Formats: sequence, C-alpha cells, structure tokens
Amino acid sequence: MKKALITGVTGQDGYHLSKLLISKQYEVFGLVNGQRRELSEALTEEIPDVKQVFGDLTDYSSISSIINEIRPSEIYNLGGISFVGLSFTQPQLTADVTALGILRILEACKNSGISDGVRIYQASSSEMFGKVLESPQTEKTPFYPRSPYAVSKVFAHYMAINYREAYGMHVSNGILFNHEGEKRGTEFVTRKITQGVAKIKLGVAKELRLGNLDPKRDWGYAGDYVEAMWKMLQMEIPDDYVIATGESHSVKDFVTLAFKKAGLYGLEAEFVVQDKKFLRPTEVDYLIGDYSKAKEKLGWSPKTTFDELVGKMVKNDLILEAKKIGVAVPKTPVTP
Ligand code: G4F
Repeated sequence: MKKALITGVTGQDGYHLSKLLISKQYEVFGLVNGQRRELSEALTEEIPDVKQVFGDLTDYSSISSIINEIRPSEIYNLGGISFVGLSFTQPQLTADVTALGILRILEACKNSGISDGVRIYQASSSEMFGKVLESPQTEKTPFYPRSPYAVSKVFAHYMAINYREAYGMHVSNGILFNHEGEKRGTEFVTRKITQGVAKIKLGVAKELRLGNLDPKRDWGYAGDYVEAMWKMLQMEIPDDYVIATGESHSVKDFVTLAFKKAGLYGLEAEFVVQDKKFLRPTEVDYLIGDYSKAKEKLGWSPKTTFDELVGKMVKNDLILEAKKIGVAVPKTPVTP
C-alpha cells in the first residue's frame, strides 16, 4: 500500500485529493494543526479514512518527525496561506508558511535519508505570473509576482527545482490556475459570489459586496485538477506543468452567470455593490493558461466547463443556504 502525506489536507484541494488517493487504495496521512480542533473534527467526519498527524509547516521539528515516522512514498504540499488578499496584511506569516514550508519538507526528506524514494508535489500557482509578460502563460513564461503570496510561491517553486537539480530529488511543481468548487472557502471570489447569490435568491441577503469586477481568471474545477497532481507524481521524471482550462473570464462574467443559474437573470446590477475594502494594493488583471504540456505528457485535460462549474457551485450553495433556514430548495434553471 502506497503512503501519501498531504499538507493543507483541510482545504479544498486536500479534500479532493484525499478522496482521490483513498479511491486508489493509498494510506493517506493529513497534516493538521493540533490547535485547530474544529478543522480536525470536520475532517474526521467528512473523510474518516484520512489519518491525521499533528504538526505545522512553520515548525521543522514536527515536519521532520512526521516524515521520519511515516516515510511516505508521496508528499503533496498543498498547505499555506492561500488567500492572496490576506497575504498583504500578513506578509511575514505568508512567507513563513507558503515560502519556507516546502523548504522544511525538502530538508526533512533529505536529512531522513528518504530523498531517493519519495516523490514530492509542490503547489505552485498562476499568481506567480502576476503582471503577465506573455499570454497564454506556459511553463516557460517569466514570473512577475504581484503580492506577498505570489512572491512566496516563486521562492517555493525555485526551491523545489533546486532540490531536484542539486540532489536528484523527485520534486514536481504544478502551476495551477484558479480552481474552484463546492469546497472553496467563502473568502475567495467565486464561492463568495455563489453563496451571496443563493442568499439573495432565498431573500436572506439584499446585496453582494465585491471589489474589482474586471480581473480575468482561468477558472477550472478543483476535482479535475487534483488528478493532475497525482499524475505528475506517477511520472518517472519530475517536471513542472501548467494546469489550466485555456479559457479566461472576468469576475463580472462569473457574477452574471451565477445570477442566471439561480434564476435571477439580469438582476446583478440591482444587487452587486462595489466596495473599496475588497480592492488589492496590486492586482493581477489577466490570467490564461496553456496546458498543452500536461495534455501531451500527463494525458490530462480539464473535464468541467466554466458553465458547469458555476452551475455546480450555485446549486450547492442554494441547497446549503436553504437547509440553514429550513426551507425547500428553490426551483431554478440550474444545470448540474
Ligand atoms: O478568488 P480570489 O481571491 O483568487 P486569486 O487572488 O485569483 O487567487 C486564487 O487563485 C490562485 C491561482 O491563480 C491561487 F494561487 C490562490 O491561492 C487563490 O486560490 O480573487 C480573484 C479575483 C481577484 O482579482 C480579486 O481582486 O477576484 C477579485 N475580487 C473582486 N472582488 C475579489 C472580490 N476577490 C475576493 N476574494 N473577494 C472579493 O470581494
């Protein structure tokens, strides 16, 4: 039985990846911060097969003892401060977790003598392209990070490459473009929109406050993207891959479609309020990825369309919000 260690197991990607690896008969260990009991309890309830190990990416000694004890064959480093907005107000914490976290893992593997046998996935991000220098973005596009989060991800990306080249370790970077779904945190714009739209539909909210509606993102479904992570670690030779859909839509497009999916066709102008509080000091205006390398080498392509993604998320939030207030789920033109 293969053993996998996942950091960031309580996040959206951790959820989808745990499910995938368990379905593939892996023994899955998830790194959980012992002080966040509510996250640990929620994980036990949702995916009891994940074996929780307590530690923190900012603490080398806990990472090192966990790796020494488990001796995993695969490590997926999904942990970190993943909300770009927060990284502006907590830049040092972001660097400690998001930049240095992978360094601690790499060092722990090297020092425990398992660096030959273990395969490591580092969650790189399309945010690294920032103020883009070419479009669409590929594995060869130079980076121009625009937030403490993105700068930290660039550090982690190159650290992964350095350990691969310096010590021959099997480390791959997945440069994932935005990936969303039912498990997305409500601080991210897509889930904030679908939850807000559901509340408006049910009469629980009267407005949806958002920041900049112009930025464009290449949005895919998280459930599709974790397949790519796993595929990278099954390759004999480690490498870096862009994972994207090759389509870009603005925040405004997402809002318009979400209102439509909830049966509130054309009503967004009435409910959406622009709030300066949600603007960022530096913005990433336009991201669109070219996933041809992943398609050719990994045999990976996205399965879920933008329309399906928004439909799934709106439907999920209508069900959750209706349950909260104890009413029937409204009938809408929602497609799955
Ligand atoms: O949903 P977002 O917060 O995601 P962002 O910044 O693109 O980052 C996400 O994707 C990255 C991959 O490229 C990941 F690395 C990262 O961890 C994260 O998962 O914001 C998307 C866009 C931004 O341009 C933001 O300014 O939506 C804009 N936006 C407008 N109003 C808003 C809001 N974002 C949030 N979170 N909240 C708003 O009210």
